[in-house]
Amino acid sequence: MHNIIVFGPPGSGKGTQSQNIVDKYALSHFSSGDMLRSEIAKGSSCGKKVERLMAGGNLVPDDIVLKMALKYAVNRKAGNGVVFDGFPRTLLQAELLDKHLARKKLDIALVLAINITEEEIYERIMGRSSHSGRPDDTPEIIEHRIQVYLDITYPVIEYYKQQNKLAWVSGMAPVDTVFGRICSVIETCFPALAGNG
Ligand code: B4P
Repeated sequence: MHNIIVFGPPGSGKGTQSQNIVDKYALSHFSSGDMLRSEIAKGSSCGKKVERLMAGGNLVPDDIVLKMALKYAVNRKAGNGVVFDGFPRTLLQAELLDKHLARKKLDIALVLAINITEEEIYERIMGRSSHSGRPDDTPEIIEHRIQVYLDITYPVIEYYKQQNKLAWVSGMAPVDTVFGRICSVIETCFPALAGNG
């Protein structure tokens, strides 16, 4: 079971690279951002609650994200493992994810932290803004999302560093190059996956 977290600032390519990892290594994909956006699209009561928060670039409260994430984990059929994309984003989310996995005798095996510069974050998200339809893809909200990342999400790095699970990957290159870097880390950690793809 290869449970991997893909971590990084907004626009660092978490969603892009998580999909590549899932396709190559036949893992399941859990994106908290996609999950929340689909609740908004469904018009559920939960979606209505989170819509304004996300549009403003704020984190959704832990209780909502955890309820949905752990429900996903419970309902998911057994497989080779899960790529957690953009989750956890707070220390509480990380601790409760660990507890939940431990109850099932599972754990997080690797945390891939993608690093990009602030200029690149703006460039990529503004590039996406013309077609993403996302209200949080504006310069003002990007600035706020970066601040939220630095204040609340970045400290989660220390939690995984202490567990010796952290690997930094530079995201400052084209998608395929970054993915090549990610594959080298994954295949060093899990040699059994080296034959895939
Ligand atoms: P997310 O959906 O996770 O979105 P993101 O951080 O903006 O994007 P990501 O890093 O996945 O970037 P992408 O691959 O798309 O979160 C959105 C919001 O949801 C949060 O602000 C928060 O409100 C809420 N939320 C989500 N999870 C939560 C949680 N656990 N707790 C609380 N709240 C939560 O890439 C961006 C762009 O760059 C794309 O256009 C892509 O094509 C391009 N790109 C990617 N890699 C590239 C490369 N190497 N070179 C050039 N372009 C590249």
